[in-house]
Amino acid sequence: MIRNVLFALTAGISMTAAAQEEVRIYNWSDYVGPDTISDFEAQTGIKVIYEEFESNERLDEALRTNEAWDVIFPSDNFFAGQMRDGLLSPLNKRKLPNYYANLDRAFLATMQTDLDPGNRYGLPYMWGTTGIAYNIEAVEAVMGSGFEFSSWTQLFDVNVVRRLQSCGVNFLDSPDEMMPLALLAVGTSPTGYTDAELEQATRLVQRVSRYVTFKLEDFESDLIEGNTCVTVAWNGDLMAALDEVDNPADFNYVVPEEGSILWIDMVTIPHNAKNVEAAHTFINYLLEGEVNAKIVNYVAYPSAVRAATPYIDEEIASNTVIFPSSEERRRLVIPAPDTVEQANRKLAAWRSIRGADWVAE
Ligand code: N2P
Repeated sequence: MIRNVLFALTAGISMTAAAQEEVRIYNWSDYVGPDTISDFEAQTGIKVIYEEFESNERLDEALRTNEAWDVIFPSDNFFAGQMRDGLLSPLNKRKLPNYYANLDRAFLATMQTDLDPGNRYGLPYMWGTTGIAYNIEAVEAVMGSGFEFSSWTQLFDVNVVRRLQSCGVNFLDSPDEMMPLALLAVGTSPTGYTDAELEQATRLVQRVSRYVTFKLEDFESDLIEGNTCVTVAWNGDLMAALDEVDNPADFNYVVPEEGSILWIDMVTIPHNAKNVEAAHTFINYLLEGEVNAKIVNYVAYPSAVRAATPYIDEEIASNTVIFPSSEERRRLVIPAPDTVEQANRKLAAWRSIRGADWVAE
């Protein structure tokens, strides 16, 4: 009898505790493996509330309007602004044993110089590039055989885009994604541009805007399914989608000759996180070699977790779109974070192109 009462009491207590323990994760869409979240829940008993966003602007707005998340994944430049504005919590490294054991020191060193000395506020999650993806045959059918995309200026050329409108051209619907590319097309750098150069870049996007769609979600499936023939793309999302089709060689992904952005998506804890303990447990879990490799193999982006290397599939590890060659790496820049004024100007530029009521996905 006593035993039964005790059992009921303990069961009651642990059930209450289990019901309370949850962690709220806000991540880019399609950015974990199929079992990443369920495996974490099974291992830890922590319930995951998992939601997805499509752009840095959306995540930034969530943070600034005080939505409560425990773990978020801003790109390096937005991360820097959020850190500057006191919107992030410092990491407790004692709760992240895998930080010391499993991360790639060389990768961290690059970031420490530029971004977050000592990785106090965030860790790199995955990194990638932004390029032009297109259906070779569909584009040649319009532009003539032998036509190739090799420059951002082609993608912002009215004469090219107006013609390709017949098979569909898509731009990513985010100033953070598109304005650096337009800055490259006007011959300047996405880092250290002048106001006049930003205006020039804005006019470039403006002129072609009526011939293109602006979508972040499904840009890769739209291309594969033939809804578009050209799209601005992130390398990994495209490669993951091409892995599912019979005809991957029909498509091309280029980092144009002017170069492009190397972005690093960080993992970090917001200042208003409710479950900081579970946030650390989750981040530490992402840094496990095998857990991380399963994500890399599925999302087709490189991470900074060295311990994942032995478990990366050969076809991912040898893919030079996913792991750019050193020649291509030299053409990639990690833009310095915008000042508050620059970020506001970029947003205003985007609203002048997309309409005053534009909202981030
Ligand atoms: C996730 C892609 C995130 C890349 N599917 C943008 N930084």
